[in-house]
Amino acid sequence: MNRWLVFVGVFAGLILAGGVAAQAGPAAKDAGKNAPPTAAEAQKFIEDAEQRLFDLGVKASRAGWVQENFITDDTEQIAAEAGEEANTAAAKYAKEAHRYDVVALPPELARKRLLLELATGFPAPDDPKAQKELAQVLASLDGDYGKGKWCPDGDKKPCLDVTAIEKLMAENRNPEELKRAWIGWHAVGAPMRQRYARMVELGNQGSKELGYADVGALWRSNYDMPPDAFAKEEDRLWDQLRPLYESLHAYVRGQLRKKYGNDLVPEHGPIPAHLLGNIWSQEWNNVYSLMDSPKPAQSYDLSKILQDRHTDAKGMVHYGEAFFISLGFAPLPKTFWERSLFTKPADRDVVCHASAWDVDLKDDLRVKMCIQIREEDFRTIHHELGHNFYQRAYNTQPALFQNSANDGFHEAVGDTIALSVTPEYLKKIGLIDVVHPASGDIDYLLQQALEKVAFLPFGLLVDKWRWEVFSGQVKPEEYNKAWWELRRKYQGIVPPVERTETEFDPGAKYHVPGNVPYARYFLARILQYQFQRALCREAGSTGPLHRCSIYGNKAAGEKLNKMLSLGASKPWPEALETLTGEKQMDATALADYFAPLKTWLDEQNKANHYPVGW
Ligand code: X8Z
Ligand code: ZN
Repeated sequence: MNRWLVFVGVFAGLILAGGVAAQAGPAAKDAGKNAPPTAAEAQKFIEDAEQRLFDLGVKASRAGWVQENFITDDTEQIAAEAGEEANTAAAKYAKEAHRYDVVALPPELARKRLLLELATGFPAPDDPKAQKELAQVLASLDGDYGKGKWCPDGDKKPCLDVTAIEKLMAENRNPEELKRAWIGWHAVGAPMRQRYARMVELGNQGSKELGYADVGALWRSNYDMPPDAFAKEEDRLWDQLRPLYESLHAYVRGQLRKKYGNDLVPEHGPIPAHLLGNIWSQEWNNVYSLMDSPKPAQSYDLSKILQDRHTDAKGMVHYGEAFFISLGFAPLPKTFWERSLFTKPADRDVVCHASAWDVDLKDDLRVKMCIQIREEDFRTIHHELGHNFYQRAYNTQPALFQNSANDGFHEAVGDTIALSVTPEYLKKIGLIDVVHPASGDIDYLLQQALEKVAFLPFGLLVDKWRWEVFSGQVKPEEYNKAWWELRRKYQGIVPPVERTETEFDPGAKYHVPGNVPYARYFLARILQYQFQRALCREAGSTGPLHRCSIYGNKAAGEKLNKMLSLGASKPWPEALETLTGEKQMDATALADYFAPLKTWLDEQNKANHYPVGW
């Protein structure tokens, strides 16, 4: 997450890129009461708003940085106040901007007007008491997640924070211990339930005042198309990929059944959530070692290699930075190394969920991450640096354009680079000695799929749940029921024990209390393969996509930078076209990348009589 993510709840001024077409934008109440304004008035209004939101955004960003790095009652209060000021201003400008909808403006100003109308991710109602209350709720939910711990022996120490629990879920194979840890961490959500429901009420009220049906409609309006079209677009992309997911699910279920037996893992039904190596069952790479796919002799364990070489947290970040430099990007500023947080402090609570920031919207780039020396974090640091290099690439744009083309683009950049962390690349930088032959590709693709393909339905359903909650289709007394229905429907998983409405399981996933929209990650999974396909073409790669690394290729770097530096100044299809020549999000790049694996999975499922579906 980063500045624009942190403040999606409190200041989304420069955060949520994209925008609906003018005619699709709702008319806010009170808009256009007076005589039609002139173009000059519109320009002045937009420029004043832009400057004010920029100033308030930087202030809120600093407060947010301190709060997430030193969680105390006081920092929470300071962040809430700064957030309230920024969020209230953003909602006010968003509403006022509609007064200028009737004015014909040059394209750049018209785009700014659209972005201004969307410049609030979670608008407070027009009432100071409600504004204060919302800001407090938002900051306290974020803080609660950061402070969250599971104490296996009740009040007795040691207690485990989310980083320790993630490690346990990744490494432990004892189903009873996994179940305990799963239940233990999920208890973090229960105390949030009431505040979450209140937050929804306040945000919906604020959204209605801006002319949106609810917060979900506002969030879905950020993709240069009407909100309903965006929901359909996501379903279209998911339909392209569902058969691949179902094959993977069938194979993994079969393999887990072999390990854990029929009592724990059903032949036909959903997979219990605690057995997939991840506290949210969102990525399954940690159960790779349980899969009996043929492992080539040259296979390697990057976590072990990094640990054996005594790579430290900073060293991990340097690997990521070096990749970007090899593409022609300038090194990170000195302040990045001075101000970032790379390891979990022993003496205080911090929000460990990885995030990337540009605090002053110039070059005060930072990451905040509790880095562990393992492959997963090696990838995540590339992800975070993708945010930082994007932020820097658009930092000469006017403030309202200092954002990604749409939020999926922001999430996809670092992941695209991580796709180039191939065995060939690792050999080139001296981390491994030999690269597996083509016969080992299935194993490589399986490892990739356990991370990338397994994630897709989770990436989709988190916001499906929130959209249902925001629209009122799901009431507070059905929060958990609806959550688990979606988990079952899309992911084919079930909780390890029965859940009730005294729990609040969505609260155990950072982005829900952190109020960060999640559709972006679903889009990013798809976009990153599209970006990679285009970059590899640019780099002259002719082999299979999974073998391509753009490391050191300046032409590819230049092409990437061209898109990044546009920021949000153009609708996302134009930005996409700059890099790929395509104007649509397209899941075929991902499907083609994994096509050989899909064939292999289908064969395995058939040969082992693993049923598909749940
Ligand atoms: O939250 C993140 C990043 C920060 S923007 C670490 N991700 C999602 C998650 O952890 O749930 C990256 C993948 C999905
Ligand atoms: Zn991210």
